[in-house]
Amino acid sequence: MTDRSLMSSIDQKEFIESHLARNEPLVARDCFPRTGPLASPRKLDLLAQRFGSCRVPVFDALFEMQHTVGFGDYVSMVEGGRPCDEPIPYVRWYARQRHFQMICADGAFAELAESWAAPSWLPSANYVFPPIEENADPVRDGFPAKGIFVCAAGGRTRLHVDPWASDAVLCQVTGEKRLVLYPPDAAEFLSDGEAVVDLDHPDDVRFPGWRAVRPVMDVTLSPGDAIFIPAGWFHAAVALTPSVSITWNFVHEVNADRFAAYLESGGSTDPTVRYFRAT
Ligand SMILES: O=C(O)CCC(=O)C(=O)O
Ligand SMILES: [Fe+2]
Repeated sequence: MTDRSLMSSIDQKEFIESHLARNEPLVARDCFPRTGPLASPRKLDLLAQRFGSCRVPVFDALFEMQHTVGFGDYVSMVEGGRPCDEPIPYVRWYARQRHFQMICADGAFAELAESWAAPSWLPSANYVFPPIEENADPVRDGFPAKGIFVCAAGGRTRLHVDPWASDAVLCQVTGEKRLVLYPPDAAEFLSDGEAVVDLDHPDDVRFPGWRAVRPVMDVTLSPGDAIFIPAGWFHAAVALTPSVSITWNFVHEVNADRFAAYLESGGSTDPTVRYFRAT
């Protein structure tokens, strides 16, 4: 890991030049404030007190929604340490992403608006997806894949690349989460074009070269830390304790060409792309 990819103070200009424009990851320690229901670094009880009666979607270890649960029931399971099915059910409570979406976290995000702030190194202007020219604020504005992610220790997101040729930020609110990142040029070993190797149950016949590549970053986030995951980077996550993260995706103007190429190659019909470009 280079020094440039692990720092606690960086401004917007340096972030844009050294990370966004160069497609370089960043881990920033202790870089965003949390208060109110997000103030608890180890437990989920404050969030459950506030949102216990909400129904939230539960996912598998990738992006398949399985069913919904009451958030309070889910937190009781997580904090009770009860054994649960594999893969460990994972709450991805997304803000509105498309015109037809049964459950969304917009009400929760509105209630939490005074309880956190995004890292100050994030650009506050010139986004192309979603199209926001100035005063951009992930706390209040809609962003693709913006969500509150909650899981028990052991909850996983399998290795994948994010959609929309977009960059992502993940802010760790509660508990510890390990993230492993591989660069885009590892694609020929990690993916066969249809699927990506599952690092926990690897298929060595289908992905014969995957053991030859090493992650460029293998990092544990603690409460207050954030990670920037550039477009095209493969990443996997596992919660080491009960965990709450807030995350969202975006494309900034410095990467407008990359996004235009994605739109031209079919991306313009994606429902999330349509939703954000129409609003
Ligand atoms: O925090 C996680 O489990 C993974 C987040 C992520 O990579 C995603 O949602 O695309
Ligand atoms: Fe991701």
